[in-house]
Amino acid sequence: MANFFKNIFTKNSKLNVDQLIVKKTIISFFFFFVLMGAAFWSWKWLRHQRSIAEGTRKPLRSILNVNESIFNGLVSDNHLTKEYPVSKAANPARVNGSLGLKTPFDPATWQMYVLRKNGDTLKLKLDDIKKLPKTEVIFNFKCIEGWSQVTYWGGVKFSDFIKAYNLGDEATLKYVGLSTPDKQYYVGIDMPSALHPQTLLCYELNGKPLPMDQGYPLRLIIPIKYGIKSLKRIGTMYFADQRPRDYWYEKGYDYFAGL
Ligand SMILES: Nc1nc2c(c(=O)[nH]1)N[C@H]1C(S)=C(S)[C@@H](COP(=O)(O)O)O[C@H]1N2
Ligand SMILES: [Mo]
Repeated sequence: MANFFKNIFTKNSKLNVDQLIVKKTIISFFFFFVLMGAAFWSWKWLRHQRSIAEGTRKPLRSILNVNESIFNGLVSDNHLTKEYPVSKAANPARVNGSLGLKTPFDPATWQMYVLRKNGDTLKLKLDDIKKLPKTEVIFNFKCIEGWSQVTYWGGVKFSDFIKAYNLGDEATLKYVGLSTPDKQYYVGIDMPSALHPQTLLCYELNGKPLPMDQGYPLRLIIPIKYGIKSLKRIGTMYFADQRPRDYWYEKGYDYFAGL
């Protein structure tokens, strides 16, 4: 027996088919166990990385950061998302996510607080938004959970809103931060994406006022990003050069969530 093994692992020895099969099997198992061991060890190592960076273990966040820099270069903020005819739009549209919508809310007293660079706060009512030119967008809304559907929205282009309320100074900063009135849900959007021509401060769905669970009275619709960024029920808007807090980023997702 010992001789048999010695023989099949001796260089240049002539092997018959059976011996060859045994040899290859032994080699395969050897590598199988070595790689299994390596995978297990890496997993143990990762689990012991106690340091958390923005919602996930540090080594994973470093990988995500590399991915992010690659995709940021690849995915341009200037491309237009494909639009569809109204007949293709889902009605009713699916409701997904209710973070920040569960706190008792009085539509009569709602205002959007816009924090200006100079420290002032603009307080806007829905009519202040509605009197600006209206834009509609019908696009395939995509959620990171894996579903998508064509939906039909109406509102004011974010860029029109910036012009109308003289927020040009604010728009020179790198990010916009939005949060619900109760601050339970919040997102950060890079300025080029916010100013994209299909990004809306949206008050209509399928030609009617937004339903309560879809962000009444005003939400963001940003077709060039995954659904997580389309915050429902805006309470506060602010501008910054540092990344605003972002709910799903803090849970370990990609900050830009671009499409
Ligand atoms: N306030 C708030 N906005 C939110 C969410 C949420 O939980 N709370 N979920 C987001 C996610 S993950 C998606 S996919 C869309 C869903 O929008 P819809 O309910 O109109 O389909 O809203 C986004 N905006
Ligand atoms: Mo989503």
